[in-house]
Amino acid sequence: MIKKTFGEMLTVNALPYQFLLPVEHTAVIMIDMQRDFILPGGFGETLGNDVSQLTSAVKVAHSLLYWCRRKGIRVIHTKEAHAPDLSDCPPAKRNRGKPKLRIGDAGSMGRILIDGEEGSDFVPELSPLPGELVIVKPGKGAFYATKLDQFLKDNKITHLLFGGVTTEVCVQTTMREANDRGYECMLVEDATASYFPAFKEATLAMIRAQGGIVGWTAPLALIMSAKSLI
Ligand code: C5J
Repeated sequence: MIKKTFGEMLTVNALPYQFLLPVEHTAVIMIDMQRDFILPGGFGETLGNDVSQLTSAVKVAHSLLYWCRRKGIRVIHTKEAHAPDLSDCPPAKRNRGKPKLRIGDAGSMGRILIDGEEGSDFVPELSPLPGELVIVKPGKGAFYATKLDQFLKDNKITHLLFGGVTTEVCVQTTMREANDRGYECMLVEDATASYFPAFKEATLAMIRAQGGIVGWTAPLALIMSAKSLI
């Protein structure tokens, strides 16, 4: 006998139109909420960015994770970090531009963007809880050179919520990778941030243009107040 299980389905008043969120088959992917991007002295600042642009998203991302955990939505964290010997860091990535410090150099929070160093760790407010998956990724996209896709398939995840930094780099890249793999994706607007507010706004517009060519967007308040169909 085939046993059918119907879980809770939420309807979110997202853009460009309503997003149906099957709670049992949804995961939230929190992208790169690391000290190296968010705090002074890390990778983001060495590239010349104003890291204070990212702080408002931390609080909302915390509320998003709290809501997801209470709902039973699986939480996944990613971090952009490299092996200490830099074997997974292409020279093109390390040598690009004229940063004050390059990936692997010693900074005030340890070696820049190296897994296991203080800077590569998550900001304390967004530390993973025991049992939550942490994907360490060498690229901007979380599907590249990781087991993320297999994990999602193994756990019957079809829908993804996204938060994290930075909107137009790792968040957008991962969301596009997910979209190409057939996942239904929604970016939580106020749980993501960019060093360049105009880039964030442009990314939100690109995602939901053309009937949601990459996916949906909605602020956290609309997700938390979503009505249940079942
Ligand atoms: C960047 C990221 N901006 N996590 N990484 O280099 O978006």
